[in-house]
Amino acid sequence: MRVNFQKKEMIMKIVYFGPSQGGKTTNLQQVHSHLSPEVKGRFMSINTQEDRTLFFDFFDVTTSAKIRGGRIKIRFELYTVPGQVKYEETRRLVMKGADGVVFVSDSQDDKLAENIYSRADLDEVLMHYRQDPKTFPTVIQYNKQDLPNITPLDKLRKAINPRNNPDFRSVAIKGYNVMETLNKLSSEIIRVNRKRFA
Ligand SMILES: Nc1nc2c(ncn2[C@@H]2O[C@H](COP(=O)(O)OP(=O)(O)O)[C@@H](O)[C@H]2O)c(=O)[nH]1
Ligand SMILES: [Mg+2]
Repeated sequence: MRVNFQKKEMIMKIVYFGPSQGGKTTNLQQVHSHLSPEVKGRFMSINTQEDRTLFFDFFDVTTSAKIRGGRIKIRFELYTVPGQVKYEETRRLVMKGADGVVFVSDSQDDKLAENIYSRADLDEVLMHYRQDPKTFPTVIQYNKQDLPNITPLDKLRKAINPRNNPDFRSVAIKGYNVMETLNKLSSEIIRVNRKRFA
């Protein structure tokens, strides 16, 4: 979290991470459409023609909050990483300076291995930036819960949430648990950074 006390501004960078086609972009689009025009910036996407995220999606949200009796501006920066294995470089770049991660998994049973791979990749990227994966603010989403062929929840949990991070079952295309996930992550980020405002 970047804090500028002169400008009374706090910037939180949030990254949606997870396997390709799991629903990261959909999450971001849902959040964007949920917010009122005066707080949100333009939704930006750089996609390939085959409709997969090549680089990243991004938009920002500006709000304000009362802290220590004064009003402070809070800017959220929301990003997605490209999920495909080969875009490791881009994933690292997007993750630079991240304050928290939403890990969007794909609950379909044939996607279990991809989820596990991506979850391990997340730990690697965090360690690359000298962040401790054990304490780094992370919220897990088990997305596509509307589909018939999904892995049972306990099995998914065991596979990709070994540290008991806060987690949600979601249906990103319907917006189900999308804002709840983001709100939970913001409070995790504030909790972890609380000592900076004491
Ligand atoms: N059935 C279903 N489809 C979803 C859900 N979330 C996303 N999708 C679809 O899955 C595909 C990939 O989603 P996208 O957000 O582009 O995934 P990304 O690669 O992680 O950014 C798109 O066709 C979405 O419409 C969901 O909860 N349920
Ligand atoms: Mg995408």
